[in-house]
Amino acid sequence: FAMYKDHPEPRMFNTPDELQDSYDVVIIGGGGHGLAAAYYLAKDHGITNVAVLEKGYIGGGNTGRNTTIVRSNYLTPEGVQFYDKSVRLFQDLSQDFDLNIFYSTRGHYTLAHTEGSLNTMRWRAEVNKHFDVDSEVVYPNEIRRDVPEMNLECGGEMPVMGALYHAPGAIARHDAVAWGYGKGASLRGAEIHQKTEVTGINIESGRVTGVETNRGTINTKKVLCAVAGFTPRLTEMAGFSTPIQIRPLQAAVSEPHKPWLDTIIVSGTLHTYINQSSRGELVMGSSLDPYELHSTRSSLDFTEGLIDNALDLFPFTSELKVVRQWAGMADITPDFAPIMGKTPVEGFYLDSGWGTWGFKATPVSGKTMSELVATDRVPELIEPFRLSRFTENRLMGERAAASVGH
Ligand code: FAD
Ligand code: PYC
Repeated sequence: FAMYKDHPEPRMFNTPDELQDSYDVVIIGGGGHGLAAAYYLAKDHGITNVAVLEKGYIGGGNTGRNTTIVRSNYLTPEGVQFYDKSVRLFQDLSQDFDLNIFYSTRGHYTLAHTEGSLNTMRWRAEVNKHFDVDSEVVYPNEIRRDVPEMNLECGGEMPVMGALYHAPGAIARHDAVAWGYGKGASLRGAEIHQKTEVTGINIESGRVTGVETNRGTINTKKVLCAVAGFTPRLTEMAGFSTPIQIRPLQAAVSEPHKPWLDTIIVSGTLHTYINQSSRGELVMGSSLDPYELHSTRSSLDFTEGLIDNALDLFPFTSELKVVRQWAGMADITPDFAPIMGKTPVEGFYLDSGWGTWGFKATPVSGKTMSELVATDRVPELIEPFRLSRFTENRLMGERAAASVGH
């Protein structure tokens, strides 16, 4: 890091006061994905004349609002291979960043309460094993042994019949992931500009030439758009559309409790999932709100429904208080898989469609999108996630592995 030779290393990252007139690459969105792309552009491809433009503060979007579950127990071969690569990258991140992201491998249970969902778990287990991903179907005796605190009768109405157990399932500190990528990108020369909103995309003869911001015009031939719940606004500025719908996804945490829940528990049927953070809070979520809404408001209705179902699984937590709840704007695709790659505008690359599942993809998205931006060639791993799949009738069909109910 020669540029810092004569300066003390910044605690996290430096931001120059002024924007330059032009950059080799402009990244819109300072969430995990945008920052990871900036990091790997510098680290893997030596491209450092890069500006990350973030309208709020880094990690303040869905990256800082998610429930931090990392796993690769997907349903499609393309999904399994893609997320498996991300899990492997996650495992080395603390060392890469020299910053503890509190990556904690916990084991992940997706509960089945019906014969139908048990069949889907069997299917997922077989696809996973084919790609050397550690997943297996387990039955109530094994679950009881591993998670004795859980009431498998679930209040009597929907008893647990089995589960997909995925040993590598993990959690991590989401803000540390954003800050680690930001710090690493900045140390290598990328600029991170917060409170800098992109308000227009400049295009000439079908090619991107720059962006308009609340701080003036920036010229560039390459733009990476990584704005999750704001994708429709940006694609409208660029003059094309995607089938993405924005739906709120809410979550909540309890007051801290002594450590008792080692594993991650997900029940699509009960619209509930729970893990215990390194701080002892129960981190809990539910299914998507059932309507399109571009807002991060959270509702009492959500907390009531969530806690009602969570208590079916863990009745002894009834005295625990919920201390915070919030929502993120999830960018949902029709097939519950991301949209990554080139767009109808030359030089304008899209990283989106991360819905309720994109935190775990942060490292692999950064790796592959930075390769695309640097070389203009689509890496094989993300080719199936191209935008044009929706007009080619090549949908991915990842809904059954999307974890939360939809
Ligand atoms: P974001 O973090 O949203 O970053 C996009 C950024 O773009 C924002 O900071 C925004 O301010 C900025 N921006 C927008 N418009 C502009 C503009 N015009 N100019 C400049 N900047 C702009 N995924 C999992 O894998 N596991 C989970 O357990 C999980 N749980 C979730 C729970 C909840 C409640 C939610 C809401 C999501 C969850 N997700 C989960 C999904 C995951 O959070 C997201 O898919 C992921 O964080 C997306 O990251 P990102 O960097 O693409 O987007
Ligand atoms: O993708 O594993 C996931 C997840 C869990 C809760 C929200 N998303």
